[in-house]
Amino acid sequence: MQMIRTQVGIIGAGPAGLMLGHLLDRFGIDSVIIEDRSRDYVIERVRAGVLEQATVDLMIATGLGERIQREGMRHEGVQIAFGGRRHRIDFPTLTGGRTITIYGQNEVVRDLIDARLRSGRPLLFECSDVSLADLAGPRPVVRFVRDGQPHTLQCDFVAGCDGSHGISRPSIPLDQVRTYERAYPFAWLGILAEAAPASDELVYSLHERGFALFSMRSPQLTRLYLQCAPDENLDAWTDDRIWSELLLRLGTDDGWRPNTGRIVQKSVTGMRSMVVEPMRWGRLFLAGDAAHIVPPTGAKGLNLAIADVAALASSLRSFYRTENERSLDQYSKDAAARVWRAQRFSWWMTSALHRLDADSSFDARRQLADLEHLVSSRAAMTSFAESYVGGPLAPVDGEP
Ligand code: RFL
Ligand code: PHB
Repeated sequence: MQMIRTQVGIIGAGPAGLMLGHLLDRFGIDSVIIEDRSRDYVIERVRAGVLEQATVDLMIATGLGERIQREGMRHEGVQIAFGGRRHRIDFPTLTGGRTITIYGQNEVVRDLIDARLRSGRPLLFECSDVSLADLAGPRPVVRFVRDGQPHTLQCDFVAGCDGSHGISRPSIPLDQVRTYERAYPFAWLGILAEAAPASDELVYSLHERGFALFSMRSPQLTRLYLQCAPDENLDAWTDDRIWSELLLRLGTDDGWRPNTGRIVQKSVTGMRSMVVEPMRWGRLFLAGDAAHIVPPTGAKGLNLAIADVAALASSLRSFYRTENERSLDQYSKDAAARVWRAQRFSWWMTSALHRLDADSSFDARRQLADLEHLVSSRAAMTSFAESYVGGPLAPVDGEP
């Protein structure tokens, strides 16, 4: 049995766990990151693409700016398509200069792993049988097996950053937290295609056959999604069928349509909303998808994960400086307030842009009126733009 001692045990090497480790390192706080998958698996997972201004600012301010400033695609607006027309929402004019950046989640993860390796602090991949104990007391423990050997990690705190299927959330007794949930009766079929993006900006489209989204990853790669059934069988979707559905739902009367190309990745993602409160039990803190899930329509999940750990790192730094627990108590309240703002926006975007089988002709017309209002009222566009580009994060600069 190997015994390790650290200040903060971090479960999960997704964006939340890796960014938390990175920020703590800058504050001179020791951590060990424990991940059950391999390094290649973690890097190659295709997921988010839209980074809020504050996420990008944080990366740059903490020494992770080199590649994102070179390769990230800065966008000053998004387009909303319905009734055969595209309407643009301009971010800088509506938000005092804020923008978003397209940079794949796997690139963020790659940059964070590189930074972790440079820091020399432990990042342990392929750990199995991870479990948590003594969370209510002052010395929580993480147990896991690596290379066939049992390990025990003794910590001051544990950060559960292990996503929606991790072990951290289920380690909290059911009567200590409240879970709020909502499932949606549809999913997204997503593809990555070797095709130059046909627009400089994302296009969110509501079509009578359902939602579709045009996005991108690089000047050579287009990322596209279309609304499908939650139990959709991917085998029933040939490449030709995917393209004809995407072109139908995204094409507009001015002749615009996405470029087509070889499909290099396909997947179906379910849609749900979930929040656990409080995001702390004893010495366990939850952050990122371990504490909340948003439907991807608002592009908020990764950004919320980063916002959580910026707040958590700042709370832990205050605790180690002052030995006062007040900052730790504040973490869940502040994080949950942001989470609920993002839940509201993600729910609204999802409802505004997806069709339900049960929708009546009234529902369909009301949905168009909602979008018409969005693109014709400066107040509505301002509210949308503020939510989409996101707010500021907890301060993480200054001397440790
Ligand atoms: P992650 O990324 O799921 O990482 C959790 C990590 O924990 C590991 N793990 C364990 N490790 C040790 N022991 C255990 N028992 C463990 N169990 C699990 C996992 O292997 C994993 O490495 O959670 P994190 O860090 O909270 O990050 C959250 C984001 O990944 C997620 O919110 C976003 O991907 C959501 N999302 C989007 N977010 C955005 O901000 N903008 C977007 O444009 C956007 N688009 C998307 C998305 C998610 C999507 N899918 C596939 C769900 C588009 C899609 C299609
Ligand atoms: C993506 O590029 O993967 C993407 C963009 C916007 C979203 C969700 C996902 O709302």
